[in-house]
Amino acid sequence: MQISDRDVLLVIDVQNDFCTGGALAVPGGEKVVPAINRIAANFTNVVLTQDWHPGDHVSFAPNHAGKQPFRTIELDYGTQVLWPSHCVQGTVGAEFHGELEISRANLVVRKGFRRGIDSYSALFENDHRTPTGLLGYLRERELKTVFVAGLALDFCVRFSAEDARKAGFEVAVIEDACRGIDLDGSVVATHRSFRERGISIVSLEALL
Ligand code: VGL
Ligand code: ZN
Repeated sequence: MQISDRDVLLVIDVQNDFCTGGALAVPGGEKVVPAINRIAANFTNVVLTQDWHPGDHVSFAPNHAGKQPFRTIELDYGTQVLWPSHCVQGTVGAEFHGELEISRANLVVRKGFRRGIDSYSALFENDHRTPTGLLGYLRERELKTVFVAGLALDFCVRFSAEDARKAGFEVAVIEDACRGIDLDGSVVATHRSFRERGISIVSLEALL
């Protein structure tokens, strides 16, 4: 597959807290790093996202008395999973994985920095209304196809891919450059959603 200057590689949340030993470790999370470094070398346009929460963030279970991680609560924008505290602004856990070649990036988008609202998607926060600014960037740069890789397949990768597709971009998720959390069937639901929305799944091999 030929990669063009109208394509962008969107690398989601490859941060220490989502890798082995991190506060919200995704199984095998760090395995995406060599894969992403290899494909990123072929792209002119590379955008990274960084989950970037204040310590008192609404998505953190310890901020809700008596609530356990991985349970849900209802907020005014809908159902919110409560996570262990993770990717706190300025901490080592919030830093990109040490072997990720971040110098390839043209743009780093931070998300989830508002105390009262989580942001899985790189384009819109979890109220599906508050923009991160990335959509404006993609449009102004006249990018057409968004290739998505990173963590976690069934949360931030999924929501980013869906929002990019809804906004009219061609979207391809690079499956072997992603890893999932898999909470209550969320990986199966992600694959179903990608099929229904016309989001393609491609292999790393196809992009090398
Ligand atoms: C993520 C849960 C909470 C992700 C971020 O990057 O998929 N998941 N914050
Ligand atoms: Zn988060």
